Amino acid sequence: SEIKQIEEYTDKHMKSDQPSPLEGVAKDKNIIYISAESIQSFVINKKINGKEITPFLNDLIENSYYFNNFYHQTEQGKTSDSEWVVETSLYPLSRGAVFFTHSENETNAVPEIVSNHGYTSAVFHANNKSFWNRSVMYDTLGYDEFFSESAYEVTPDNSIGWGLSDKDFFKQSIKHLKSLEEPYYTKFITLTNHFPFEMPEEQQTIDKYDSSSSTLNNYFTTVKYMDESIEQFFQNLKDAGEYEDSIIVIYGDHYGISENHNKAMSQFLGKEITPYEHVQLQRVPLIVHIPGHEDNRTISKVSGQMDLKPTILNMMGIDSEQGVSFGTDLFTNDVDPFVVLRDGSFITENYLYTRDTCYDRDSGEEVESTHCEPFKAKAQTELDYSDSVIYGDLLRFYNAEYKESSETETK
Ligand code: GP9
Ligand code: MN
Repeated sequence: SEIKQIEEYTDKHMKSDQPSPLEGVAKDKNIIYISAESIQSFVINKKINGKEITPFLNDLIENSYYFNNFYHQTEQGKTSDSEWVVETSLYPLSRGAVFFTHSENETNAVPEIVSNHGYTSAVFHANNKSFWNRSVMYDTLGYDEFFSESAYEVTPDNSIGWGLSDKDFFKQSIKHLKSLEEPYYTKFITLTNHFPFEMPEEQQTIDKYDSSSSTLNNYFTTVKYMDESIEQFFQNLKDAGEYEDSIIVIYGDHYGISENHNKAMSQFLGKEITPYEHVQLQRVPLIVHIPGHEDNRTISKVSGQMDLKPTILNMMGIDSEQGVSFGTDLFTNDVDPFVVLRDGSFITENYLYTRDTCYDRDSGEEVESTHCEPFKAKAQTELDYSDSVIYGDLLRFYNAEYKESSETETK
């Protein structure tokens, strides 16, 4: 059947045959994901008028695994696409948001998988529960709890921009977090660093940038605020006794600064934003923080949001082999790095392809298209296979068969 063929393909091309050195490191530990709104990697270790934009994250990176070539893989579904990719290891769609168009699909998502291993799963996000159709989709993905806007006290005083400020959001989340039976698998979705990046002057702790784009100028003030709010959250977790037994994974959901601001971006970065640079700007931070862990480092391999599902499941000591996954465990090295973006651009170890042009990944120089040619078909195959799974709701066959065979096994 088609789903078997797709699974064979992803097993052959994406699945690592090595054990991850971090296999089981998160066994029975709590997992805390922070989906960091609109943060892009270019702000890391950068300054505005001599002041670090992300001082807390810059320090955290030194005590964590940091992936500095990690790409978001979202499309029109923005935050919801990132959630889809991270929880399912499938691509988003090229148009629309899976969260709206396929919310009744059978999935094989992480929340459901970990529930079968004794975990309680929950999402924390202080926005209306129907936004992005989350209340429906979270059931589909197998989440046990969703703490949405109604679980929080939201007032004009504690709101910034889109709603409850991140600092208040994290602070108020702790009591809900403590109410969960351990171990838990959770995701905190921040909101303050959202376009148009409004920050009340009295809460601004870094200068605005000075360029022709007020969007980019403001951006740094809300990124700085998010950095502070994550720092405060770490303290909240420590104070509540929730830190030690948890593994904290922070990732950027998608870009914050669109190509409409290329002129200002080019001023900030001191270089022209070529199509190559545009793709490089789709990198978002990924930080895996394991309290008390020693062997931390920056990992520069090419990676994407798709890789989180197998990575986290292996860390949890849960067999991630069952099912279709377009990602690879980030801590293994036997599969050639290959990240496909939804628009068909792709990044390999040596090359970056976008808009019909092949670039050297290191230098950004244009190279002979023959270098990228072998990967073009592969990228298209992946996108097509993923689309087939979604449009055909193919996991319903897979899951039915899997359930049947695991029932036979237990008999
Ligand atoms: C809304 C938040 C932001 O709940 O997730 O959505 P976005 O516009 O980034 O997709
Ligand atoms: Mn978002």
